[in-house]
Amino acid sequence: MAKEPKPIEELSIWDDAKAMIAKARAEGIETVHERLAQQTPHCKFCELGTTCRNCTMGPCRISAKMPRGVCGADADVIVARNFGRFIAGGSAGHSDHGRDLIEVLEAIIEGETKDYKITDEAKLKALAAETGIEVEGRELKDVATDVMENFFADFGSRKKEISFLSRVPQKRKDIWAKLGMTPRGVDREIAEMMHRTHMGCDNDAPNTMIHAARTSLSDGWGGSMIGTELSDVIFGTPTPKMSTANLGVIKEDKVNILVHGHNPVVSEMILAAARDPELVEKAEKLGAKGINVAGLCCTGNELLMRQGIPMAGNHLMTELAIITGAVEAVVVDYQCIMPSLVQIAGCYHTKFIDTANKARFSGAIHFDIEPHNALQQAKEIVNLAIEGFAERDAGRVDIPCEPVEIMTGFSNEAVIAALGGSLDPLVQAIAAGDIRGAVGIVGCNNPKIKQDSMNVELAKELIKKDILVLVTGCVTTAAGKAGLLVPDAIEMAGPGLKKVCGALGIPPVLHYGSCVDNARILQLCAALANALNVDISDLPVGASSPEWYSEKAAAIGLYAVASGIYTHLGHPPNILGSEVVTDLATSGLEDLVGATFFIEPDMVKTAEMFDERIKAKRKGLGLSE
Ligand code: SF4
Ligand code: MSK
Repeated sequence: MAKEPKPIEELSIWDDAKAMIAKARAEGIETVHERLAQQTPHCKFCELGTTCRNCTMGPCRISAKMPRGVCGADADVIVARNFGRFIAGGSAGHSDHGRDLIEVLEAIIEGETKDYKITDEAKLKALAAETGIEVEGRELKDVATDVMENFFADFGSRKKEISFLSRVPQKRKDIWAKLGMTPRGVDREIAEMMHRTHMGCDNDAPNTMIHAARTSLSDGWGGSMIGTELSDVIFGTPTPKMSTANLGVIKEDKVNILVHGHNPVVSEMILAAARDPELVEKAEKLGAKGINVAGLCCTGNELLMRQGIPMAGNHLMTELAIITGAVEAVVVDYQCIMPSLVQIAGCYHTKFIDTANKARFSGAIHFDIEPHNALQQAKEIVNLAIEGFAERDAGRVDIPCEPVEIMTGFSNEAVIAALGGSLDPLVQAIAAGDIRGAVGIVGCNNPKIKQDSMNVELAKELIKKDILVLVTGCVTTAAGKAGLLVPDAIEMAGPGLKKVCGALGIPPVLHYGSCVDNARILQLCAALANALNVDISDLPVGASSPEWYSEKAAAIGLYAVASGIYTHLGHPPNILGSEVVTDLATSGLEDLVGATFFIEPDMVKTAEMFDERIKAKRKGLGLSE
């Protein structure tokens, strides 16, 4: 018998979500919540991380009665290997995204595309100078070519360290060198992780964990950072601007196109096509009041940061957005796109369109978007959406709320500009105790957790304590819907944060971008540490992913810890089957890298733990608590 999903009230804190879950149930449409109920209880071995499928002598499961797999691997080895591969998966996702941006830069340089261009020349030159490339007196194309070659080389095996280690404080680099944790090449660390976890290789759990950390660092300071920086070069570096969020951004009288996934390479082209006057005219002729592009998940964050395009929702809103019945097309690139969207789109007139050969969905309409054909393909997609408008069943349309305002666009460049050209005012505000510290709240939704309950509560608890919050990924929409991403949110903050943010006219919770943009937070931490001549682990900062679900979020958490940032997770990864691995993650890493994970489902307690940590770090820097 099918298991009952939880009552709607327990699934989300948002009215728009609850209304759409109710609509789905009334219309007999299955969502993630029904499927979670079907899958519960989950396999205990898998939850503990003590199952191994790495060879056909197995699969093996470890318990007190069966302490070793067929090959002799124990729980510690198996848990570490599984966690290492989990991290490799996440690092590969972010980094392959970064590589795609290098390939677009290459197409621009080679003249293979007119659809993309170098938008922020100053940033390209700054990146070149930072990574040791001569800029003075050279043609932009030559500089761009060297930047491209250098970043491609960051994926390979020929370097001793990746380029952006130029940003890392020396003390941190010394720690990595001593531990054998210095990231050399992105693909190299990922491939080595797969090699080490083959049967009969790295059978020492702590050693495997060190390499997992190295792999994640190649993501944070490599693939992700390249992805962020080249996105800024190609599409422009974000600046503060206002926009809106929640399902109310979907418009009843317009052709609605939702972009979903991660890479702005596709979504920027869809937006450009949707602004094409001929296509707008065609939409109007068919009775629409225009074409409305809105975002989901991280490609939504990319468009929001640079173009102010509204955000329809985060991870658990992706199915529900289609259930409004008012979406003509969902256009996806890759990552975090539930395959169920194809079936849900099929329950409406919605066209589900995939655009990347590496992320095809059975039942989708496929367009191969490449640099040379991007705009033309995007126009065809937008045209399909326009033609779908006539197929919409007005009787099934329900857009459940009005949008809320949000402020976005906080790149490091924008923050420095707002501070008058340097980080000094921020350093002074930290020294004075007006801003006692900063925590990045990042990551996802997970249907095991009431949607956004933890993401929002933690942000509110932290700002009360004068701790500045930076949000990325799916936490952005949560913070926005809770009214935390507008300057008026200073009313919810402590007195110091209220004073500083009030003077600058910014919210106490800053939107810092998409998942790859956590690299911006790493860069900010490194810049602050360098300004104070300390290590990142000496700073009063932290990171949290309360409702995480993905391999990528785990990689982000691990590169934060390995970079010296105390990091909270709302629930543990599947490592509890090994005391060695669990102890290392939650305490042992402190001695090695100066930071650990902590797992805590209660957000009031979590905020208190960050508060204690920040007090200790402030004391260490000779500052008042
Ligand atoms: Fe079992 Fe060892 Fe093979 Fe894993 S590698 S499936 S533990 S025999
Ligand atoms: S999209 S990784 S659900 S944040 Fe980046 Fe959101 Fe998490 Fe995907």
